[in-house]
Amino acid sequence: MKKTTQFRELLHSHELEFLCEAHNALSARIAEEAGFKGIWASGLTISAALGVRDSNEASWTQILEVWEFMSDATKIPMMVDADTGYGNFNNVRRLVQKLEQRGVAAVCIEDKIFPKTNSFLENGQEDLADIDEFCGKIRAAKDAQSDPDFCVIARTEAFIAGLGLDEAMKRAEAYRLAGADAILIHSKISKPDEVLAFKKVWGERLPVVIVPTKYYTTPTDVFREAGFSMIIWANMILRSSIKAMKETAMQLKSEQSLHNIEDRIAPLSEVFRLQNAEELAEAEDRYLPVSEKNPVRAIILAASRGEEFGALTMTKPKAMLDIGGKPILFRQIDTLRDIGINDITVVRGFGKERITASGIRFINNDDFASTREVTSLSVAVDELPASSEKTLIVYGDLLYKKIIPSLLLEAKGDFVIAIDPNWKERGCRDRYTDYVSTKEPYRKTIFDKTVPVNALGPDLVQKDITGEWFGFLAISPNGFSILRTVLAELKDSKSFASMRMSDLFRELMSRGHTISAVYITGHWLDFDEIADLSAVGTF
Ligand code: SPV
Ligand code: MG
Repeated sequence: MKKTTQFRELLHSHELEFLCEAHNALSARIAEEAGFKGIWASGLTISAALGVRDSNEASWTQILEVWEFMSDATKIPMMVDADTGYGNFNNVRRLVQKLEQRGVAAVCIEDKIFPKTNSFLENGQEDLADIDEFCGKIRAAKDAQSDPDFCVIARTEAFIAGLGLDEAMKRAEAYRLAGADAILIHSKISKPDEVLAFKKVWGERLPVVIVPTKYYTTPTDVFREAGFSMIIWANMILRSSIKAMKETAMQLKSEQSLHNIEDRIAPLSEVFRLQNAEELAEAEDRYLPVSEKNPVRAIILAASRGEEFGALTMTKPKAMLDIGGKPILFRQIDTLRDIGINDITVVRGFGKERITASGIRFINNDDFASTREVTSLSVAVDELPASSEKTLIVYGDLLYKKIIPSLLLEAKGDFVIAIDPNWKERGCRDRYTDYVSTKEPYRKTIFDKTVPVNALGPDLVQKDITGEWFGFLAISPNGFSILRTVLAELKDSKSFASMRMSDLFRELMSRGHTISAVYITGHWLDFDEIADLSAVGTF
């Protein structure tokens, strides 16, 4: 539905409706996410956010820019506070055209004299606009709009100027006859008496909008029962942010540290989310040539059948085993995509025709029956170009949480493997395990740090074991080119077909390259035997 139509429906709905103040695109989006159906683009708070007074100090085109950002950032309708309309009828006509061009749904103009003052200022303006002159502005605004649903709200400041109910009625009625779509009746006393008295005499002639900033203690139901159309919460978003900003600034100044701040403030990821960074990332995938964006990429090794699963892997590979309605491989792909990794290569072998998915690059290891993971990896490395970003390599029979690839991507080093220090907890089932011995055993305090690997493989003596490699590693662009060279050299050796990943790591170490490890406790599950399938529930 058009924003103008949405707004008109709000004005005429049988419910009491609410507009929330916003003063820039960010606060407008926050109001929208809070569930408001409409936004009040407040003159007071926009000018305050710009560091000037609510006295038409910012030019109307400067304010127009703010409205444009606010309108672009939201889908709900916005009523703008256009003060007195920035001039005479002629300026109002142009204003309305510009507002419509920017997707603004409604304008509110008030019967003060340019330059206006805020209604709550001591010693504010006392004279109001001439009624006929103001009616001319309303007629000009209505004639200027091209969308029939665009709304013009006439605001009378009769009570603010101390002119009483009769003057308020006289003005509102004249504005109605001039074509206004609603009346905003403003009051600065701490009781709702003026607006209630107005509404009682006014009846249902036009919808009535109120701004209970000063009579805030009145229960909202009083306004609901009196039949008001709309309440504007006029400045609370700016005022709450002023308080939060002051607190943080003072704490930063006195503590000279972020230590007690970081967890109290919105995380950076929330800033990115509110900016809709995700949409840009998606658009980049759609529009940028792959070579230019050079993204982080993943290679999933999914060539083996998994004989241990018997009948379950008769026709499909174990990466395609169904876990809670979705194959392991597809769950992995979802996890990788969740953290923005969309360049994914799957090496297929057994049952390759059973593995299909859109947006994935498939490479086949047709010798899967007589080879191991290193051969699968080398067919992928042969086909993939160099990259300026990291490459993740992961077994196809692994389920894991996002934290694992995220930590691996942050870790420094050409070859970084993820290892779990709780290798003993996996029990003494006699399955093949890649044990790892590192220079530093796991301690809570070395969380997040990479430690060099001393040795790796299934035959380490128990006292040297500091962790278990579970099939996940990250390699740097440099690591990728080293890998390409080493694999090319190894390819002709007799043992190549039977090489496991741990053999490759040992080969790299023997050539002087460093394998580093990141400790990760849990957050993963692999599928080596049928019993593993039952662990999924707890995972
Ligand atoms: C505004 O929010 O700018 C208003 C409402 O016009 S008031 O400040 O109450 O006048
Ligand atoms: Mg205002």
